Amino acid sequence: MASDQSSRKYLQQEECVEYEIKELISTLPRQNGWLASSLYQYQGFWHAAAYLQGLISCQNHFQARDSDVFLITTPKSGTTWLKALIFALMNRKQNPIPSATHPLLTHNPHDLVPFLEIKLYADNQKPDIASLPSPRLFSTHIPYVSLPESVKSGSRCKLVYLCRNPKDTFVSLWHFTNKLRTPEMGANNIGGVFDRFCNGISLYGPFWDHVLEYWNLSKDDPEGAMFLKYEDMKEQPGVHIRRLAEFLNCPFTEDEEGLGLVEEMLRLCSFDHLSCLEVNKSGKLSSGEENNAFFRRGEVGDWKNYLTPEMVDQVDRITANKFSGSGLQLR
Ligand code: PAP
Repeated sequence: MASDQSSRKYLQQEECVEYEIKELISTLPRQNGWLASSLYQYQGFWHAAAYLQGLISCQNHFQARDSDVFLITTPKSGTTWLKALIFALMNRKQNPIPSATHPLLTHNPHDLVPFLEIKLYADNQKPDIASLPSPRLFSTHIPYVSLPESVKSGSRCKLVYLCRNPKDTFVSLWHFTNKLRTPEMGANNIGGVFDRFCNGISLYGPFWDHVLEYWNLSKDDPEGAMFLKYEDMKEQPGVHIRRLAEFLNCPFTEDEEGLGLVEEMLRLCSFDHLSCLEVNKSGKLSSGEENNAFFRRGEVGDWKNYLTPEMVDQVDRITANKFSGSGLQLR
């Protein structure tokens, strides 16, 4: 069951927003959310009220630096994993691996790499992030169209986008939102939320448009945006963490390779390791959510256990149609 604090944030989003946002959302297209709160369509994507407030504050106030790194996903695409990997990678001088005091052993990755619109700009409309040392590492689910201008064109910051196949993403989102619903609300019927997902009505949806925007960006600007796939990372994590290190201008040295650092880092951030840590079994995020909600199975193809052949056919047709001509294929 969701804690008081997290249920307020997840379930009663409208109560958490300022007057101007209430005014704004009263003018936006509205649909029922997967939790109790509604979703509002802003710049073509669906948002919960409190996160939309965070997004707009971020658009108004965030100033990017050339050295900033943004980790971007649509929900349930492997955000927690990528946060752990990039944190471990970028901080390996201050936090050597292996070490009995590594921050990932005692902190959930979400507390080490904060979300812009869900955490920093949701808690405070003008968080003090200018004083953070460079390189700053942030994460977000914000669609490309809605990113702050200074991220899109005013700086040479780096964007790392991780996507996952829509069937596993949907199943993961269905489980996650059910976990946050109260016992009185009960679980969402899978068929009902599946139809909404297919119609683009999910947190930060349409899923396909979110992915495609960043795919196109990575083609147009390969030095500024890197596109990763969850399934590829599961299959060949060593290949992709080395690519990531190159992209972030912190490649592994020969000495590090010789010491087996890549393998150690992958082990530290693996599902099996992180999900068994006490902090992730029984801890909570500073925002109140239970850490174990972010670890379920961590596998590719779990959708086979939940989707009917008709559902599979429907998603595959939408995917083929939406990605047609883009060169993007998801397994
Ligand atoms: P978020 O977008 O809300 O932050 P996110 O981390 O993307 O959530 O989603 C959690 C998914 O990543 C879960 O997938 P599942 O429901 O299919 O199991 C979770 O199990 C998986 N996950 C979490 N940590 C890891 C990891 N270290 N390696 C691989 N998968 C992981």
